[in-house]
Amino acid sequence: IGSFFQDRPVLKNPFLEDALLRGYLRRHLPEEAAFSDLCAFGERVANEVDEWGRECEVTPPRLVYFDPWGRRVDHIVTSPAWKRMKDLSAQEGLVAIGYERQCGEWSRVYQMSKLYIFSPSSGLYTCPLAMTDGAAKVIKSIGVSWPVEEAFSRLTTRQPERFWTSGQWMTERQGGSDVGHGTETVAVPRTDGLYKLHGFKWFTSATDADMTLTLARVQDRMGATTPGSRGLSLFYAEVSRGEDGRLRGIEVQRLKDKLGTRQMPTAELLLDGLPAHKLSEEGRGVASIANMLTITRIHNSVSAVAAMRRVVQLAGDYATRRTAFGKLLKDHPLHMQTLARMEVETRGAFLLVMDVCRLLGREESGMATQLDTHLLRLLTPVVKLYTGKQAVAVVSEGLESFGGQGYIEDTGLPVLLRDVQVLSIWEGTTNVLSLDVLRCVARSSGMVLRAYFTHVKSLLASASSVSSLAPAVKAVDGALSKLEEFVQVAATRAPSYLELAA
Ligand code: MFK
Ligand code: FAD
Repeated sequence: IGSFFQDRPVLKNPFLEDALLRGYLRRHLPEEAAFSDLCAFGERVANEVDEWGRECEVTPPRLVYFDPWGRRVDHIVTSPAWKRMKDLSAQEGLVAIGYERQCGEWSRVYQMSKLYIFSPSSGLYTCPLAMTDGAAKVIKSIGVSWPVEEAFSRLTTRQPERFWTSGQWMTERQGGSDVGHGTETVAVPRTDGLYKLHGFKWFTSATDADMTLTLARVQDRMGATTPGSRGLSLFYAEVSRGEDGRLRGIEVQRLKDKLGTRQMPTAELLLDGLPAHKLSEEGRGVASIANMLTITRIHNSVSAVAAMRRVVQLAGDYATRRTAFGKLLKDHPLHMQTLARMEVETRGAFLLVMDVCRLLGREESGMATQLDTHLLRLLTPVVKLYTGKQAVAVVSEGLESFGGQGYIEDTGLPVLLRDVQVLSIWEGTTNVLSLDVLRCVARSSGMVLRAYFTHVKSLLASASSVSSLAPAVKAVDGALSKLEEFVQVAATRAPSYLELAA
């Protein structure tokens, strides 16, 4: 049988192992408390939480339609580890930190750093957290008053027994990208000011949520609705059960059988009179849910770079344990070149993502200049679409660096690849986000692109004071005039590019 057994790659404290993250935070985060919190959390992730994440993967959710006596119950059974993730998320303030603003304008960077450490070990619990954060943001931007004040306090609490997660039910059979034309769900007004929703939501993730935000068309007295995006309004609904034990106004049709994200339930839901409150003005549904899209797209980007970082960390560790052709992998220049390329991609992605988190924090704490606001609007879709693609390439390369073991299920490595494949699909596909970029360029008459140009110029100016960066600055500086030219042309042509794509 042989006596050799390969040592496995070991996950060490992902905060302490990440020199780039620590260096970035040391430069920017004023709070020592935040720093030690991240360090302690990193320890917990490596020694405790990572195993729960694995448990979520090997014990996927299942749907129980009926109780033993034949009554319809639609019970989504999740693993004990998935439930522990919910409590942990509240205790660790994974949503709360963004709203407590303990670190002022850097609070989002602090929160997202914590999620970045957590994400690859979270058993995809970062998905409900992203939507929960997005829902809290929408409620806050609309105004935290009845009926959503209680919901807001539950979404942002640190008390596990009060903590709620939210869903984001947008996609229907006809359209996930084009929800404006694809949404058939109608909202029938009741005499008490509430509405009843009737329709079919085709993808609803982390469906064990306590509440949701969703889109529907308000019916007038004749039963007519307004077509297109202008007919959509934003609704808030709680997911609850009646005295008979059945879900109020919801039937879970089935759980999706997915390539990845298997740790969490993604359901098809029949809304059959779901009681709901209208949150937006009539016809302002898409514009009102846009804040949620901004937040979830930033979470998506954090998850993408976190997956890259995790595979790079594990591959680096493995290179110190695996021998080939008489020496450790770390002593093979070609192997190390491959890992170095992955490292460079990961670093670039990290810095871009953190810059977007920084801009979000500035906007939310009232510190944003107009330039910051333009940059946030432009870079959110850009960073989401770019890192979604990068993550698939880097994680795929990462699996190869373990040789055959990278393909073996119970090493816990293949799940990394399965789970990044979705990052370019949900929350807006790559092409849909490209069009979003064009739209925001066109609608701002090119202002967002000019803001980007100004930003690049100021980054270059600050880099030029560092002597070791001088050759790189000189090289990029040469390309600056081309960038300016591109900005002018793209800003003018964006409307016609949009027409071409339509
Ligand atoms: C680990 C991380 C996990 C993350 C969570 C994952 C779980 C959830 C998974 C999901 O996938 S949830 C569903 C996500 N669905 C999408 O992302 C939809 C993708 N499609 C789009 O984004 C389309 O571009 C869009 C639906 C927005 C197009 O709709 P419209 O109505 O044709 O858009 P239009 O006319 O451009 O914009 C309507 C209004 O919204 C405008 O405001 P005004 O009326 O005031 O001018 C726009 O400015 C505003 N708007 C649209 N996109 C915006 C935006 N505002 C800010 N930011 C944006 N991105
Ligand atoms: P389509 O819109 O039909 O797109 C098909 C293709 O056409 C794509 O490649 C797209 O890029 C392209 N395309 C579409 N329009 C254009 C255009 N104008 N120009 C160029 N190309 C275009 N949705 C929710 O609402 N809530 C959830 O919780 C949720 N969870 C999900 C979980 C998983 C695991 C997955 C896979 C999806 C989930 N979704 C959820 C749905 C997801 O948001 C949609 O699948 C996504 O937005 C794409 O919509 P679609 O599937 O209708 O594809």
